[in-house]
Amino acid sequence: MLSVTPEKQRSRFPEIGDGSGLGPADAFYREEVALALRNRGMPLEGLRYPITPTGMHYLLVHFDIPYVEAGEYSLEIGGLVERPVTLSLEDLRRRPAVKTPVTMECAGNGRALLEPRPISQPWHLEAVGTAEWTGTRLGDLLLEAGVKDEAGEILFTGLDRGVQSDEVQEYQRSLTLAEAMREEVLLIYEMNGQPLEPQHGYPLRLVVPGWYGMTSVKWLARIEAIQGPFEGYQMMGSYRYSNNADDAGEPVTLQKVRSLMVPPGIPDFATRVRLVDAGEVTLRGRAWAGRLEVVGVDVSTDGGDSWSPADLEEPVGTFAWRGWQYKWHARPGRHTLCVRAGDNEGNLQPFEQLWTYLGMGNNMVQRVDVIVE
Ligand SMILES: Nc1nc2c(c(=O)[nH]1)N[C@H]1C(S)=C(S)[C@@H](COP(=O)(O)O)O[C@H]1N2
Ligand SMILES: [Mo]
Repeated sequence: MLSVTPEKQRSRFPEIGDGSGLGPADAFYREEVALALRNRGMPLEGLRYPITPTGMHYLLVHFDIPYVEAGEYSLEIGGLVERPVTLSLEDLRRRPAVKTPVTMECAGNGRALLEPRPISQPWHLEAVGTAEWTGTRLGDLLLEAGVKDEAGEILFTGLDRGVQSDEVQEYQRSLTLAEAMREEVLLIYEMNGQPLEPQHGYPLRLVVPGWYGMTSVKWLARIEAIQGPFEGYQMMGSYRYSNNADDAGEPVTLQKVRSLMVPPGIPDFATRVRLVDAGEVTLRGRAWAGRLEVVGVDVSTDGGDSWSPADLEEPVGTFAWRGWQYKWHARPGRHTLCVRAGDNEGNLQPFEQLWTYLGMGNNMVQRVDVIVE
């Protein structure tokens, strides 16, 4: 049963706008701008790098970035386990290490393009990045701790606390035991070969490849085996595909297929409309599908009326994006460029927006307006 009542869901951002949770199409509230200033996106020209430089990787922090003194950190693994354990960062670093590239994306990516617009972190399309993460397998630690038969879930708690929907909370998310045991699920202490930066979860975070970013809990304080299902705010009150304030909806889980392009040419400072030289232009970008595979990328140079296949590069990793390119003969005039990807289960990015009340998983095709001269 829901532990977050519809009442609480309704008042998600009662203090912003008219209280409906929705904002006007072309104006953003001051609070949303403040969120956007704290939570940067990856500039789309960053799609050129197979591994996103750390300072260009997107960032999302619900509350404050906790301050952790080096040397004073420890991780607790407990709850329904035979052998609870407390581990220092050094203990974790001494364990077998795995280094792997993972494309992480916020479930709210594409939210600010929706009409009507859900009020929250106002992502356009830049809430994505691919880092090389180094850490150790969670599953092995859980095996050593001996998860008891009655445990159905693993609960992850961050060091950060705050208020959301009138509820004082720690940032907490759970995974089913089966998901937590998957071999790609890692406890991470390095990003791109360096200790995690404070904003990305120093000293230790979870990374769950294939899932939207909210699952990859940062600043891990403790990991507990619980009976479950865990019904905290970040599971029941947010990260739901709901149709309105009273609809609990389905949980947001795995990443959906998406492709993006590096906007070609040069931008207009204010509008970001692109100016492109006439002639042959190579359009480039990257596409990903979480746990699935990208099997095709199509480009349209006429606003989605007609589509042609792009050339694909090898994926950067099993859970990381793959590059694509497409040669376009650009003729003078105004054009709308679009890109869409499809995965190996037959899912194709929709041309129309995927509207949900919290603006989750809107993987509609990107549109880039260009003027060719
Ligand atoms: N403890 C904690 N973990 C968290 C968050 C948070 O606010 N607190 N934000 C989540 C969300 S919504 C996303 S999209 C990713 C973003 O990870 P990044 O900032 O390293 O890109 O972290 C997730 N882990
Ligand atoms: Mo997110």
